[in-house]
Amino acid sequence: MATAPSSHTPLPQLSAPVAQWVDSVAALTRPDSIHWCDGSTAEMAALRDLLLGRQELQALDPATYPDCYLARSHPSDVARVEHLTFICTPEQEDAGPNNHWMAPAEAHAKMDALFAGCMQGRTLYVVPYCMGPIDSPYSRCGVEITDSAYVVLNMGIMTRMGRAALERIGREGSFVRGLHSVGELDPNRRFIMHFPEELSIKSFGSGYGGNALLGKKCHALRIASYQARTEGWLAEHMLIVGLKNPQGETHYVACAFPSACGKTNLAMLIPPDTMPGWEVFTVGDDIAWLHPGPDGRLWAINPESGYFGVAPGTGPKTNRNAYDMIRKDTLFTNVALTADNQPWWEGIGSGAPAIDWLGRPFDKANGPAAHPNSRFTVSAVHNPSYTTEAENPRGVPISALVFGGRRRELAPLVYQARDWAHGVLMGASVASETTAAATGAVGVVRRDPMAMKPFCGYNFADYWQHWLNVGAKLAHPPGIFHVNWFRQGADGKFLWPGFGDNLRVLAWILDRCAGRAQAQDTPIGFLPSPSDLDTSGLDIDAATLAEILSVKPEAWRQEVADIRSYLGEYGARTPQALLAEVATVEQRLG
Ligand code: OXD
Ligand code: MN
Repeated sequence: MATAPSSHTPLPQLSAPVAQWVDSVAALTRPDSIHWCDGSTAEMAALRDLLLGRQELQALDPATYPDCYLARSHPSDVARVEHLTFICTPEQEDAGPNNHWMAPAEAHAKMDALFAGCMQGRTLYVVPYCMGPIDSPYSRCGVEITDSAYVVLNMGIMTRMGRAALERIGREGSFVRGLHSVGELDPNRRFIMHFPEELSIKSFGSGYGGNALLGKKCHALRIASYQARTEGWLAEHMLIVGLKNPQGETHYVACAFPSACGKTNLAMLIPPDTMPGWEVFTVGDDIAWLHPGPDGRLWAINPESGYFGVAPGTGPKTNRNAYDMIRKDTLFTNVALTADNQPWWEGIGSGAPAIDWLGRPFDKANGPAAHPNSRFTVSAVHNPSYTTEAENPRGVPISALVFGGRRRELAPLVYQARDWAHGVLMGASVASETTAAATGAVGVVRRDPMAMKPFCGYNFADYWQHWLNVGAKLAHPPGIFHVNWFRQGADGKFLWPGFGDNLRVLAWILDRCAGRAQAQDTPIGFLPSPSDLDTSGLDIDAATLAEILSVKPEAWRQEVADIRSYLGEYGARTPQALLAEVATVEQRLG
């Protein structure tokens, strides 16, 4: 019988396949030294000191921000690069129109040429990690090889990183291989390649989070979505939040919104004063792995153990929990600084910038002080609304799935799908204005099915079919809803207050799931009447509420025509069941 490895076993001996892979990568990249990460506190402190010594990290004011640090990225390397991100499957059709594609042999050749000798003069870090609680059957492990100590520090916060992960890999034998080098940070030599069939990733030329922390978007969404399809589960761009009502019942909701549309805020929401007795627990703010359970319900784990959140807009009024949680042990990237060395960003609500994100004296003529996609990396346990359910190996049962986008017009505040298949259409139809989380124009409406446009590791048509298949396995599927917090009036002002008041909408959603709330049956789904929502103490006039809870048939006929044409881009692979749902909505709209 195999015995559990002792904690004194040298790391490379815990997994021969990892050691062999490290040897082959070292032969290609030729580092000066190899460091196997054990994930210990002492190791993290030593890496921080190394970066402080190289002035790649700066300590912030220890009195107000103890153990907090600032990193500045290369100015050309501040966001995910969707145009340089590829899915490399043997058949282009399997990557689908939703992905950039390259043939695996060509992609390997291109990347290996970039990696050849790239770590000379550098240390190669071996970063074993586990996505999900270390003892959960739903978790999956990976190893990232990187030449960036900044990446190691971030992976140490965002994942269960180190010896325990490597021990699990040793027992299981399989792991996702992620090879990363910052290269020369040259945008012309920057690629993020995924090989889903090989469970591997190669990322070169960027040190930015989503491109470089390979456990996050690359593994936990692109590779995992592919793996999930073959194994019968779903890897989704969703927060997971627990809501305890005044009667003491807790329900969990998973919500998919595109990047920088408020997932972190919703995951840590603070109930408005007029809703006493409600409590909110954060399980995750970005990614959910959803499994059909033996009881016919859908169960969720958060594969991450920290938050890589957008700093701008985080303030005591918008997200008090996040604001408090990033006062210690936090790594900031590309924020501005006050004169007394505290971090600063637009929306923080106090202080003034003295130094901008590029390290220059602040001058408003140069634009925002903090980069709009500046970030904080912090452990989930520092969140005041953290729940130990995030460590539950079984996950949490999901009562409702919620899709949403950032749309000035059209989409009502909330509506409910008639059933699972209609819900899949609702998810497939998500559209949203683009944000600063990715390079490119901001504010352009694009289809972002299930908020997975940048993250689905295979053809969307097959993915929608997979969603339909998963639903068929659920005897007690969660209700599916769509929300839009971002409706604007003609004057450009938001019509719904958002933030904590979004709990009013979630409360209606949970009451619908429990069969307790009323709704009107409309062509696009079930909508609350204004009187069905708890608006006590809310400063919103009747006309505005009616406006955001209405369906305009003419505008919706155009929207549905647009959805039909979007689904048509996926040709014969688009599931017939989804097209049948489109036909039903068309018929209901008349
Ligand atoms: C993120 C993103 O960083 O979606 O979570 O870009
Ligand atoms: Mn995200």
